[in-house]
Amino acid sequence: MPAPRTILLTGAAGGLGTLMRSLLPEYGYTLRLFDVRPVEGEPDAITADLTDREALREAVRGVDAVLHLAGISLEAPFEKILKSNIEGTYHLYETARQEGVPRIVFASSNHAVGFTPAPRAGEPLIPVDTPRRPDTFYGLSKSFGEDLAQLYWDKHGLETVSVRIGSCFPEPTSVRMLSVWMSPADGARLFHAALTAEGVGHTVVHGSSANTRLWWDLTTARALGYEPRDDSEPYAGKLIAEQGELDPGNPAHTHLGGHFVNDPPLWPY
Ligand code: NAI
Ligand code: 15L
Repeated sequence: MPAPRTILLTGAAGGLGTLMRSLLPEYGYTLRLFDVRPVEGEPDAITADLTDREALREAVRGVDAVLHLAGISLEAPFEKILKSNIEGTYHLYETARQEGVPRIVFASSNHAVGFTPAPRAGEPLIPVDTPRRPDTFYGLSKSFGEDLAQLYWDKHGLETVSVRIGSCFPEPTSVRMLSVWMSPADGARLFHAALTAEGVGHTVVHGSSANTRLWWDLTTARALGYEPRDDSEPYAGKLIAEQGELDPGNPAHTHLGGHFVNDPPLWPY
């Protein structure tokens, strides 16, 4: 696939979208922005919902690839997850297929596998083919997105890299995050690799920096050409002093998904 130049960035107004708006142009991309909320300082951004198919068609027309970050990013009542993350992602894939977009990079999440026990000392890192174990309706929607990506590859030849992002924020803010953190700069490196690697079909990768306390395996990410440069370890002393070591008796400390495994579902009724 020729190197993509024009990228549709969905979720451009969000936290990760804002970070990527500042970092990805350095890799030579021109970004077309899409979000249901206005994107501050970006009058040309498309303000529309993912379920607005006509707006999506305009948005995807002519782009070389999509970086799909839009969606509800935490647990929410099922109806809301259904509309934004499940129906919305379906509309994006179907519109991209119709418009001939060759590749999508999908923001999946550790919460698709959140009930996976974290490896204890000496145990192997969690492989990318670990069974899906969503910890929330939110995680379930990311699991759906990965399956949708597989379907659109197998049936239509639309390529996807599903990036199971750990925690991508400027700094880790919990002891758990020391194991799953992805620095914004490494996030941009990984998205760039996912946008440009040859012949990805549908590839699932874990999205983290090269953390000393890493819980999951980065082999498939590295195979795309991703070379993480950051490590959460410099934050460890302060976070452990403030919060204590992880408690082996607390499921939120011993599973990949952290507190999401303990949080009750949010029912709409
Ligand atoms: P965020 O909540 O800050 O941003 C999400 C953006 O999507 C918001 O600007 C929101 O307006 C937009 N959006 C939501 N529903 C929409 C819809 N129906 N139509 C159009 N736009 C819609 O989330 P953040 O942190 O920026 O995450 C971006 C993506 O990465 C999300 O899909 C999230 O699930 C995923 N992710 C993020 C992680 C992180 O550490 N930041 C970790 C794992 C996954
Ligand atoms: C996610 O999937 C969320 O979108 C993000 O806000 C964080 O909660 C992150 O996972 C995490 O697990 O730290």
